[in-house]
Amino acid sequence: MTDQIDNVLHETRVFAPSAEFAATASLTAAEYQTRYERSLQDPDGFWGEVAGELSWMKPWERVLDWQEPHAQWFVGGQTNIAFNALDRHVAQGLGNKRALIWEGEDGEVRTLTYSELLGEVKRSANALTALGVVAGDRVTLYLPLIPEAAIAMLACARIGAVHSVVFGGFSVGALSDRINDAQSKLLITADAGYRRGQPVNLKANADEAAARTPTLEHVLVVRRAGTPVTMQAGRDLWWHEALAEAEAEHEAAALDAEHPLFVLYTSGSTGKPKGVLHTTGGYMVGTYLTTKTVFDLKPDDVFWCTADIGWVTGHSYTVYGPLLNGATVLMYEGAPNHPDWGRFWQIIQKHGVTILYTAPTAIRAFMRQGDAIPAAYDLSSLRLLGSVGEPINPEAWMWYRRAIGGDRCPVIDTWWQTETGAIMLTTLPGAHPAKPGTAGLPMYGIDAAIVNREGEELGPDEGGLLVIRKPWPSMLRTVYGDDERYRKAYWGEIPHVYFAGDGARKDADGYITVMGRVDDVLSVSGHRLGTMEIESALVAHPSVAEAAVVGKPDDLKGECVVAFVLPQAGQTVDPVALRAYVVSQIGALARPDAIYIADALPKTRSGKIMRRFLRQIAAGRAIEGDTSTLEDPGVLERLAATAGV
Ligand code: 6R9
Repeated sequence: MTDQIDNVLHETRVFAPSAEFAATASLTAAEYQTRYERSLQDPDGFWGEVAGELSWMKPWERVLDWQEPHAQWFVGGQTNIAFNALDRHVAQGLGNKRALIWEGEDGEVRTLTYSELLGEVKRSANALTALGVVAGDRVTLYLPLIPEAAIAMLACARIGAVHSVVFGGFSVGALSDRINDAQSKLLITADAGYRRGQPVNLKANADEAAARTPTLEHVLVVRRAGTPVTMQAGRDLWWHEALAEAEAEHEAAALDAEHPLFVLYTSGSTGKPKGVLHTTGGYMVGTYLTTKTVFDLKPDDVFWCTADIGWVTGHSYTVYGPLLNGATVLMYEGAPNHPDWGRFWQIIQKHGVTILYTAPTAIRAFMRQGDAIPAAYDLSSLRLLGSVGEPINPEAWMWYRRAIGGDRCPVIDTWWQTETGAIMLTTLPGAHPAKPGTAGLPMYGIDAAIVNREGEELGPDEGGLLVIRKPWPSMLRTVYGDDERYRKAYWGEIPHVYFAGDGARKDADGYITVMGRVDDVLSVSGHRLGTMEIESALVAHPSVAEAAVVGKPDDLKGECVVAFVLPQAGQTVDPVALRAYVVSQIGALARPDAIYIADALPKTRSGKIMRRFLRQIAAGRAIEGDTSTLEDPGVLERLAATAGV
């Protein structure tokens, strides 16, 4: 068997930046090219200059120390990411600028200026210190998407405590596993958070988890919902009381560039979650530079990344990246369909959001509800749209551009991972033409290539494995407590390169299209097919809102294609017509042998389709593996019933 993945989807639409956008853009394509080449040829010079735009308490001695697979960046330097995100701007006169606009699910709005946010972070840092938290200690956060989530992250960073954010929707088991793996001393939670109008009792979960996590000494509780909670004397404290007692002044700790900043758990496809470890200096430089460059940030932007802080996207582009750039961040606590599917558009209209950064899963869900909903709102403040988290199907891309962006806003498709810390592949909105479904070009310093298992580079349009051949500042440093796993999973698969686990191809313009996880590739009659292309062909049919395809063992073909499809609202799917349509779009090879109509797909809480469960259902097997990160575990039973298992 070869490692190559067949390229079956032929998408030819290209969208150049509008003259209007390009006129104010900070870079041209030629300037990008010059900078990109320099970043690879002279990484020390390049990254030294970028890092020099930020404040350091002690300058670094060496930009990079690379002992494969371990990198140290800005060696010998000392800095503080919270200082750079807050104090630096206040010192430069931005104290009265809005740092955070928060909207609760119930419509409550809170605004914090840079001075106010800094004040909160300083008090919180003192409160953590008073609880005995010192640099290097781990602190787990289990919070709704409220300002205190960002405040707590920044307070940890300010004193050098390592935060581990666990998504507020995770179960007791997922929470206690992560606390135990990180050996956290402190848990910060809330009484409850809101989801579709209902309070979700986080403190009750925290109590159960605390009973199983011997390293926890204290639980700090933010009052969000006012719901009744049981406070255990000696262990539990109210956040507002701890802050009220804390000193207002605090000096940010000078931390080594390689001081650990956070651990964030990603669900490996099997086995226990991996604690991805990021450190201070490199992550700071990477998120700072990518936010500024990729979003072509302007001083008046209102930047809305819709990701929860439980995901890396929330870490890098709700909290650190925008704040490092002195931007105004919008944060929304609740569900996109509460009270109805117009909520996002209402928020954009109300707060004058200029940049929207969201996920294909959300875009497809909005698309399913039809154009009339966004059309009822004034979205003219928007100037740029971003996508992240999964390959975006060309039809969803087109819809995003038209129905949300008014055919005016560029759309960028940014590929990156928890492990990469910051955006790796994208087009620059004012400089590069965009191609629907294709992420685009490498960011500065990113030496991306498409190779086979032996590490040999493939030619244009040949599908293979996406790898990064050089270290970059915001890369993960290790898997927390399991360096062997780090070596094996990322640097041990293909010799001397970082393997991302994704399949991709590069076109003659150097644009990279991500074709899906390599673990999900189908092998049909000797051809390897990525999931993205078949799914995109299905979604291009007017009756289909969403689709997931998997392989099912087949005596003749090795594997055959099984598709699970979600109908567009108010439409019915005709499997015969749909099958013919896929064949007409991408060829007989990709013809689905079975099409199951579904009411939902199994997804992680961050919206990624978990195809391994669909493979089990398609093969008629019992569900195996960790289902704790599924958004709605009930969906598996319903799908199994549909598929006649
Ligand atoms: C940031 C984030 C990483 C995986 C990644 C890939 C998929 C993310 C993508 C994309 C195609 C994009 N992915 N962005 N695939 N195009 N623009 O999502 O991190 O949760 O760690 O997931 O998500 O498969 O390997 P994370």
